Amino acid sequence: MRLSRYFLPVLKETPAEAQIVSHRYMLRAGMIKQQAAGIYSWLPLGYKVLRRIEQIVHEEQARAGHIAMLMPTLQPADLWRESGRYDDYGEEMLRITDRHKRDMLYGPTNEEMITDIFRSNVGSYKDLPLTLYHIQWKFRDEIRPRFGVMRGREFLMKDGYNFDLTKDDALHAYNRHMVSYLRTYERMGLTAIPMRAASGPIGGDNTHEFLVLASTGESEVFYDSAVTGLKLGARKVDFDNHDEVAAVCKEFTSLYARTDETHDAALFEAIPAERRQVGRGIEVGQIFYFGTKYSEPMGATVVNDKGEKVPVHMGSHGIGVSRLLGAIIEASHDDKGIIWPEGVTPFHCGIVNLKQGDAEADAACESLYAAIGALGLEALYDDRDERAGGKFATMDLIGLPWRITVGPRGLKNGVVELTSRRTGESVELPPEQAIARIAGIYAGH
Ligand code: P5A
Repeated sequence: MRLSRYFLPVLKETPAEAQIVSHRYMLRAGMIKQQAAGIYSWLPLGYKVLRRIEQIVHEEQARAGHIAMLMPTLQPADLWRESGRYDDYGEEMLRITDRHKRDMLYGPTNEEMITDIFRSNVGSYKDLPLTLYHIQWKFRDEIRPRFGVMRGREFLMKDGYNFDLTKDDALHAYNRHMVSYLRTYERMGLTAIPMRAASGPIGGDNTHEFLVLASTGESEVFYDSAVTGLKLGARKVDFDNHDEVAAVCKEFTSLYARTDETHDAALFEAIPAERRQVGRGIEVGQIFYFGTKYSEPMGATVVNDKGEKVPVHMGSHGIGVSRLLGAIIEASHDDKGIIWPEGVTPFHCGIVNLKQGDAEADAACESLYAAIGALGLEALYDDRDERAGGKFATMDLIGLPWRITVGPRGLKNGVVELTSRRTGESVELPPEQAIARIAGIYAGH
């Protein structure tokens, strides 16, 4: 993309309404625009990151054997009357009446709808296990929408639902989600710690939240500092192997890590004092096992191998896709702007032409731009007729992890400059070598 033809409405001033750094940078970098409290338009740069996050989620769901689909945002109230949640959900639910005076709602979650789909189409234990998921906009009429996309009213969620014959199988589905989520967050450059939590309106006793540590997080968390060093890394996990998946979950949940809702002071005190940590975290996902809470009242049953009709065991599993943008920025920025991890960056590399209009510099930039495209990567080429300082400030603000700077002086010596946004380190290289470096960096992503 050439910056002269892109839509990147960067703001010079720091918006007064933004209280935390991720919200400030998302507004300043022209990623989002607020349309009403907690409701945002996703401008091209923000939309690109949102799509990259979705893509990682899809890839990791596929790896775990989960099946993508799409349910609507609007739902009939009658489904929620069946589960009893229409009245329970309270004021967070946006209720709508259509022209025929039918009660509708903008879905805050989809347990009822997916249970309806299941009961209409599945009848035998032979069709289990089954996990379906979608990535769809949700609406929760939060009392205090704030911090930009962190606590929105309309927000994008990945929500998945498992259907299993037995509690054991459903707990395997729970574990499978935990492991696949760990990899999902790591690919986004995040450390998200599974913490025992409370289940709230979704229900059930087994639930973990995934928290990214950040001083601006809304949740108070208590943990053993050793938990922050755990990494799933590139290890291969057989998602069909119950014991193998359970062993990974054990590794990640044995050390103390809880939110304030489930905090146990006595257990916490038992941790060696130097490892006891109290902090704040951003909840970027939550998984639940709730057994037959929805399948029983809604009649989602299968016939088992003895010919008996039994309600299926279920759980649901959510990732805050739009919230993740805020969480990643909270975890990765400096005083000049965002620093995108390679896994989610909107463009893989920036190209800054220090002397637009200089025939040699223009030609070198064009050929770098084409070479990056030929690698299947995307460059953002700042081809505007602007001062170098302004171009650097924009690149630093929008946070592309790598920048190639091209100027007549370097070209005389046959080199361009490759700069890491994270470390600020620059190296001078012939253009082909700079391209080879970029190719190598992204080979693993
Ligand atoms: C699990 C999937 C559920 O709704 N039902 C379907 C279950 N869980 S949850 O914890 O309530 O939400 C899942 C994740 O969505 C994000 N989230 C939000 N993001 C932005 N703004 C909000 N107002 C908001 N509310 C929830 C969180 O990341 C949460 O973990």
